[in-house]
Amino acid sequence: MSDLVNIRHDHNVAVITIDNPPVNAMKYEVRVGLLDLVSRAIGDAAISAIVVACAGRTFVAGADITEFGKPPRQPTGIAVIEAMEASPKPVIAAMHGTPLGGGLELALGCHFRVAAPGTRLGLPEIKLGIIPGGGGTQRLPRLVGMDKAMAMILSGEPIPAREAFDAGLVDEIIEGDLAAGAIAFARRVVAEKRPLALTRNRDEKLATARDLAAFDAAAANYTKRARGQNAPAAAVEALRAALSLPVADALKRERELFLDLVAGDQSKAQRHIFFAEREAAKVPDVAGVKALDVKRAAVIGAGTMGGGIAMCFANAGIPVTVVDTGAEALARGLDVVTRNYRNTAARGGLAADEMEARIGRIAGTTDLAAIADADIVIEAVFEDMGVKQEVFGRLDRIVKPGAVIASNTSYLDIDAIARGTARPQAVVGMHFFSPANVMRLLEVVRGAATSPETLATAIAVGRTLGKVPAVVGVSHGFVGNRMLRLRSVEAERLLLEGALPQDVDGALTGFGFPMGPFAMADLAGLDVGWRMRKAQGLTAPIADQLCERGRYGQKTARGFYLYEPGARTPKPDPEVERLIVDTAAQRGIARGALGKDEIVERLLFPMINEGARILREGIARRPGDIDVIWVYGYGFPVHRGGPMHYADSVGLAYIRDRLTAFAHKTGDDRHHPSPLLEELAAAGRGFASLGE
Ligand code: T1G
Repeated sequence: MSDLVNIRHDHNVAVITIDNPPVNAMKYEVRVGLLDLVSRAIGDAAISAIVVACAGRTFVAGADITEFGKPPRQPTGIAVIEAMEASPKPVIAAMHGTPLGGGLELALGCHFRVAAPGTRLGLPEIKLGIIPGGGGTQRLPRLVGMDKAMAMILSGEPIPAREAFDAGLVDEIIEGDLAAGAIAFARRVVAEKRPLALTRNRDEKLATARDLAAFDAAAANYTKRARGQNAPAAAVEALRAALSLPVADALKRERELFLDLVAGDQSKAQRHIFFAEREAAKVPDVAGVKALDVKRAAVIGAGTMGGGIAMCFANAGIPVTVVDTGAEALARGLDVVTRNYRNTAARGGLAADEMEARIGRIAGTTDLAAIADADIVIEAVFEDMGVKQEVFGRLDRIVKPGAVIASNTSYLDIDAIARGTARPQAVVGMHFFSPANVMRLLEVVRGAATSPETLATAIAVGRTLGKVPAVVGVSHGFVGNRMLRLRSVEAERLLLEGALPQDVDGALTGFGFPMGPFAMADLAGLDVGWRMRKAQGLTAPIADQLCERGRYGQKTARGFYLYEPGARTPKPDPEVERLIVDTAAQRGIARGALGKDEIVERLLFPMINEGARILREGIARRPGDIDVIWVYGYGFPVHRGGPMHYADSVGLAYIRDRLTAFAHKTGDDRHHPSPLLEELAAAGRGFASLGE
């Protein structure tokens, strides 16, 4: 018996309720309790039907991820699901919140499924580097058809209740009291003697999908974007088995694929990111501190970042005012925002009424006084300290007391910016990533004077905007850009030593990044980096020369690569190769062959070393914070778990020795193994051991 599952009788209906906060994960004790009470209800003559429901904020949100990698304990989730499916009495799942993974699979094992209107149903296992392992790849397509099942399982994205109802996944949407509605539904099933169709035996939706060539073509659209992840191909194989094997064999194949993936490094890495993402916003002295209730927002600067940040607030339902000094710049900025929304709607990504509502939440003004009543103000003006301090000084005089004043600077000193005000405790860094309405990461920069309330508010706002907040300290470039700087320097160095842009980019995309440093620089605009380097007295041998020649990347159709007019596909340019060869010769650098692995090590190990310095300085609290920043802000492949997790998988002693060799080769002090890396390597420990 388990106290995480209870049962009550409503006349001839047994209501079994799981109560395992916060998300009713299907841990061992829940499985024991569930199997016990279902068996009892089946054996109870007074009972004609069984309703399975959950207390708290959600129906079962999956298997308990913390149990992965530990010895399996019986009963398994499959045993519980099969017991329900085999019940001679109707079993109805009453769902609310987010029935996900093993939770939805539990419901798929029931004979009927009802849901509250706001329910979001999905099989997100692929985001953990696994596939559904409780029959989801076999039962879901039998209910919703192969196309929808493939989309749900390969994307891992949930669908809303209405869509689930239309697809046949949910039998009824219950307005009002879910339990009462589910019991009434159960009674109707009994009264109407409705046949108990076992989902696993339903074939009507698969009969029309047995064209394996068409299946393979559709599946290829998903697997071609896998970038080295194993789970997508495994999911496709399991789904294909639903079309080609008897269900019992297909279920067996699904389980084999699942067990193989869950024991693999990729899933370990993705589970690390799952929990690190939830840890990254946790700051001991902010726990329990009440965040400000943000009803109105303002953004200073109508440029690319300002417009994207304003969209985040509008998307989250918060009215926002964009301020720009020039009416023309303001109009241009708001026009870009409107066009973005119209394009999304035109692609079917947004309903027309919701589009209008979001556009309607964004106002513009050239009068700073107009935002005096904002609860939070985010400054996104030109990256110049003088300009920032001037703006913060004016905001300090205008904005109401108690409001949060944040800077979107991507590297400047938040403490210096705060000194431009009389309320440094209300100042915080909120570093969005471009495009701000798309990128999920938010680096929340805690200044020396930032109050716990201000920090709690910045974190809460980040979550409300659908971002992954990661709290960091003040340092030049904070965490992400500070580490990126080392990778950029190394990328240029590799060009002089023998690589070409396509070699360096190819090595990193082969590693799993969506894009390499040079294609990324061309996309962002080489002039942006050039201006920043000049402002900081830094150089980049090749990029500087390209900029001097007016080659700013995609926007000029020439950068490190050539681009056909209007196209984004980078093409190698012999002129760039000549420039690299000549520059190396002028600097007396002998160029030679560089292998993919060496290129990857040269790009990643110095930034990992910098990550160790950042940890030692306390600019990042946990190695997992750095991993979350790189996965959500810089495209580090999630199935490698971020730079610090990856470093542990390679071994710190090996990285120390390679860095020592790099330092010898390049003479670059930053290559010398940092003290923390040295200590951990010498002790045979990894970064993960720091939390222990
Ligand atoms: N197992 C263990 N802990 C979990 C958990 C889970 N499945 N889901 C959430 N938590 C913890 C989380 O770490 C956090 O802890 C707290 O609950 C609140 O979560 C066989 C094998 C449900 C949408 O992938 O997507 O089933 O930080 O902060 O923002 O095929 O949690 O408070 O200590 O995220 O409201 C499939 C994972 C598993 C869903 C709620 N299921 N969870 O979001 O809260 S694999 C998933 C989520 C599987 C089967 C396979 C979200 C949520 P702490 P939170 P939230």
